[in-house]
Amino acid sequence: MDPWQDAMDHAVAVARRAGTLVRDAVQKDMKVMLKSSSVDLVTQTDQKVENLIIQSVTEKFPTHCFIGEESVAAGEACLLTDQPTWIVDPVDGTTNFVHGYPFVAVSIGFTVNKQLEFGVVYSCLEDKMYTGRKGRGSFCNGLSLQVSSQKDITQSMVATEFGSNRDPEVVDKIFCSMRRILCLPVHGMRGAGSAALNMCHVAAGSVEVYYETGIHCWDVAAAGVIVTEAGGLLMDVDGGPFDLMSRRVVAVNCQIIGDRVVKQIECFSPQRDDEGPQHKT
Ligand code: LIP
Repeated sequence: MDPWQDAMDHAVAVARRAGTLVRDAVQKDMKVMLKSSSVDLVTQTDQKVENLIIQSVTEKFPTHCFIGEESVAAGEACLLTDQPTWIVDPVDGTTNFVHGYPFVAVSIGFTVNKQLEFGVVYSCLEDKMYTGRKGRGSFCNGLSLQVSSQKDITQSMVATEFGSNRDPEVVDKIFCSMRRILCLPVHGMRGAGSAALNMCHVAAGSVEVYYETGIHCWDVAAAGVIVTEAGGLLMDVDGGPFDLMSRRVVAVNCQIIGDRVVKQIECFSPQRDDEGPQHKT
């Protein structure tokens, strides 16, 4: 008997409801607000969907904790404890949502004792429900997922993003890493505009690797389980162990390609998710 089956079923059901809300609002909800920079966007739909998820989960699991993108933006703590914790990105790919670019996901991860237990990523506009449960595999619309078997980086497709930091020094590092990777050479580079969906694409075998610095725990928690349960690995961009709060991720089909890619990445360290202003005393 799986102790978290009920919670996972609830996550799938609420992600579907949330996805309907997102789908109905796409290209209609144009009240765009800003967060950390003029390119870090948020809409009323992000807030509405997060409230819907938190309310629905709280009714069923009143003792569980939350880390939600919009709650943290509103000043709540982003602290991972041993308690059962739902890590929620109501709209992953908000910029896509605003522009009607078709990769937008509701992302719900779940941890116990700080370990990822399950992840649900619903690609609302494609109607694709990705799920991963520790020890039980990952699926898209019920079909089992498996990472690519490719071992040669020069035969691979690599996904990354530009993020929302436009500091020229950071942008130079991003381009430097991309240039090195492109010139290995690789078959191509892509970016869906949603960290969660880039990772689901690794799990599905359509790209071999996705890396990014600047993401948050709510962008990668759910998809992290989906990648590992599809046979992939999570690493830090320096090749070390993945740390959910570090804002750095490499999701890859195999160690050989992971090791090759991290050698090309210019590392930098944004402020950790668990070291935001609300954690300073
Ligand atoms: C976004 C990611 C995107 C990444 C941005 C941001 P949001 O999430 O999914 O891939 O490049 O840095 O984190 O803000 O749309 O939830």
